[in-house]
Amino acid sequence: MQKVLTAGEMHEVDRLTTEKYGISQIILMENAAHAAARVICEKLGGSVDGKSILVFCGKGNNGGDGAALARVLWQQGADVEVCLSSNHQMVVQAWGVSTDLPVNGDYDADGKEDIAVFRAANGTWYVINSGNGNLVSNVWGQAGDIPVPGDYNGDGINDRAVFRGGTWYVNQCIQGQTVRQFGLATDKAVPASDLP
Ligand SMILES: [Ca+2]
Ligand SMILES: [Ca+2]
Repeated sequence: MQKVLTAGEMHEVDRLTTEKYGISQIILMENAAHAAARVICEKLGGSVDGKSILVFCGKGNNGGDGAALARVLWQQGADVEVCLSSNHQMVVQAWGVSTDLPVNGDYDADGKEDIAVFRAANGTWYVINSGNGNLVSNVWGQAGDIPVPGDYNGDGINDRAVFRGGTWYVNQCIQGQTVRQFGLATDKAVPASDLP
């Protein structure tokens, strides 16, 4: 592999892009993820649908790039597994079955991503809380729903939410449940985190 920039030079480029041009780190990550996904699609014949892809994520913003890339590839139909590492040690966690959908997010508000899956067959969310390692399961949704988790009320806690034929059903942890019609039955749900 040929290095174009050193790690220090790359860090400086990121810093200048944010400070001088006002492009946030999260947008940089999203742009990097979508650009990498386009290249991967091209390399795999134009589509990742049905392909098995393993993403290794290190620490820092590069790890964030990898996590965002995994989400983009999954939304394009790939069967994605993610290995996380913060100290150059690979972490592999088995959680869920092959038909589950990954719905990772921070469900216990400790600032760390939690491993989580949504099982459409029984409408259940299975989460490993990163704070205490507890395994939590909640029923929210039903077969055929599309999981669209995110922090809809800005309290720092990822909310369990599903999109069902033009209606969003959001379980906002503390403030209760919100049901809002938005879109048509034929629309595809896209959480805010996926918008450029
Ligand atoms: Ca967490
Ligand atoms: Ca929330």
